[in-house]
Amino acid sequence: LAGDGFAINGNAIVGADRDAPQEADVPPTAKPKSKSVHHNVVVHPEEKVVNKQGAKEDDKNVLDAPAPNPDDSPGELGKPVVLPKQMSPEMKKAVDDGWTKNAFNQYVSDLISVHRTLPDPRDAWCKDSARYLSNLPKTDVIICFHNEAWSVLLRTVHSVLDRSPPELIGKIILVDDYSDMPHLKKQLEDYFVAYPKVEIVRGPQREGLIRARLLGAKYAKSAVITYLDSHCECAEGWLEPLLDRIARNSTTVVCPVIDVIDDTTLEFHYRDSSGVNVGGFDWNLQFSWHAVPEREKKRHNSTSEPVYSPTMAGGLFSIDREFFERLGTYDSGFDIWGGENLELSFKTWMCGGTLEIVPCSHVGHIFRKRSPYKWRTGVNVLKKNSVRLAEVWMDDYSKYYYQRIGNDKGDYGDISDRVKLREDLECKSFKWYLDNIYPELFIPGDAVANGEIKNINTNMCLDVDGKNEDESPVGVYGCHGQGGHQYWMLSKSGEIRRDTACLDYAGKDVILFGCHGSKGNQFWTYREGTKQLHHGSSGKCLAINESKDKLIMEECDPRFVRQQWLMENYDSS
Ligand code: LR7
Ligand code: MN
Repeated sequence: LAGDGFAINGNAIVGADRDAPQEADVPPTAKPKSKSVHHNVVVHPEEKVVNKQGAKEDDKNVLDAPAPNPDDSPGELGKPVVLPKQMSPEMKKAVDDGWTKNAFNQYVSDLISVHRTLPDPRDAWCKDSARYLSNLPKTDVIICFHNEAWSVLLRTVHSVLDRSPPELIGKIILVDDYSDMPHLKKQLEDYFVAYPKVEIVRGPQREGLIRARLLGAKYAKSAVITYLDSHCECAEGWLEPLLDRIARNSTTVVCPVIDVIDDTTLEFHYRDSSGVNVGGFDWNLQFSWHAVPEREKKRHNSTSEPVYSPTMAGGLFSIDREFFERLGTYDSGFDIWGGENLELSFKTWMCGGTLEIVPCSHVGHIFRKRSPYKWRTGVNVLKKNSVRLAEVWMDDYSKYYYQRIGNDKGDYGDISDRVKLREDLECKSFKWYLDNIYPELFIPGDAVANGEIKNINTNMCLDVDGKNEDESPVGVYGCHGQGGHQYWMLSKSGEIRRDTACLDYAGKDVILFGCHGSKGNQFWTYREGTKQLHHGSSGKCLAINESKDKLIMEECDPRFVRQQWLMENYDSS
C-alpha cells in the first residue's frame, strides 16, 4: 500500500517504534493494544501511535450518554435551519466563510447539535427484527476526511455511535488525509479521548480519498468494513440490514439508501422505499442514478427488499473484509477522487459477488455543488483514474470511453498488477457484466454512427453547452475533435443521443431531453445521399443558420448545403 500513516487514538502518546514519545505518560495497559494495532503493518518512519489514557475498550459506544436535545433545538428531527435574511456584517462574513471553506453551510451546521435526532425513514417492513439474523458480524467504520468541518465530522461519528447497536461496532477509524485545518489536530484527538472506539490515523502526505481508505483498511480488524464520507448522518436502524446481508453471504457488497442532507439548511430529506434508485454509469464513466428496473422489481415482493445495483455511488457501503481483500481492495494508483466506485462495482459483479442497495438502511450525505478542496495541479486526476479502470476491467468496451476523451489516454501509469489480479481471480468479461447486470445501458457499438456531427463546408459541430441535462439547448460550436460535448450517437431506432439524453424537437428549439424510446420528437433519420438529418414528427430538416452560429429547423431541401451534415463513423450497412 502506498503511504503508511500513523495512528492516533485519544491524546496520550505510546509505543511508537521510532521517535518514541514520553513513555511516562503511557498507562501500561494501553501499550499492548497499540502494538497489536500494528502487528501486520509496515511501520513508516514517520509513524506514531498515540493511545488514550487507560480508556477501556468495552462494548459501550458512548462513555457519557448525551442528554436528549429538546425537540425545538435547531435541526432536531432533521428539520431545516434557515438563517434570517437580515444578518449583521460579522454574521454574514462567518456564513460566507463557512461556504467558501466547505461548499456547504457550515454556519448552520454549527448551530445544530452533533447528536441531533433524525426522523425514522424506515418502512414498517424493516422494523421487524426477525428479518435479521441474530448473530451479526461486527464492523469497523472507516471515515476519511480532508479538511472537514468540525460539527459535520463529529455529527457523522456520533450518528454512528448513537444509532448503532454497540456490540456491532468494532472501531471507528478516522483517516485524516493531510488536513491543515487547526481544529482537526489536537482538538480532535482531545475530543475523542472520551470515546474508546474512535481511532485517528493520519497520513504522512496528501493521498486522496482512495489511498486514505486503503490506509484506514490496514487498521481494520472486524469481519466487516463500512466506509462513510465525513459528512454523513446514519439514521435509526441503518446498520443491521447491511450486516445481515453480509452475514448471509460474504460476497454481497451493500449500500444504504443515501438520503440528501441539504447543503444550505442541513435538512435531512429521506426517500421512502418506493423512491429507491440504483446506480449506473455512462460512457464518460460517470456515475448516475436510475429507477429500479422492471426486471429487478419482478424479483421482489416488497420494495423494502435489497435490490441489485449495477454500480455504487462510492462513499457509503459495507463489505466483508476478507472479500474486499480477495478483490484486491482498491487500485492504489487512483488519486484524490473518482473512479474507485466503478472499479469496486465492476469487479464485485465480475469476480463472483453481488452489489445491493438495501432500502431499509438509510444514511444521509451532504451533497455539494463543488469540491472545496485542492486537487492536483497539472494532471487530470479523474481521467487518469478512469483510464486505469477502463484498461483493466472494460475489455474492448474501453474504446467507447476513449472516444469520449478524444482517444487521448495520457499517462496512466503501470497497471500490470491490476491486470494480473483480474486474471488470478478468473473474473468474468465486461460483456457478461453488461448483458446480465446492466442491460439497460446503451452500447455505442449498437449505434449507426458515433462521434461528431459536422455541418458540411463549415467547421461547426453539434454541441451542447453544459451538462447532459434535460432541456439544455443544443447548438453549434467550432469542431474540436475531442469528444465531450460534441460526441453523439445515432441509434438504430433513430435517436441522436448521448448517454441517457436525446436530441428532441417539439416545434421550438432543438434541446436535449431524456430518451423515451417512443420516436416522435426524438426520431431522426440520416439521409446518406443528401446528408440531411430529417426529423420524424415535424418532417423538417436540421440546418445551421445564416450566421453559422445556431441551429434551425426548416423545410427539407437537398439543394441547401446548410442542411448537410457529416456523421462520424457512419455505418451504412
Ligand atoms: O483528497 C481527498 N481526501 C479525502 O479524504 C478528497 C476527499 N476526501 C474525503 C472527503 O473528505 C470525503 O469524506 O473523501 C470523501 C469523499 O469526497 P467528497 O465528499 O468531496 O466527494 P463526493 O461526495 O462527491 O464523493 C463521491 O464520489 C467519490 C468518488 O471518488 C467517492 O466515491 C465518495 O465516497 C462519493 N460519495 C458518495 O458516494 C456519497 C453519495 C454521493 C453520491 C452520488
Ligand atoms: Mn461526499
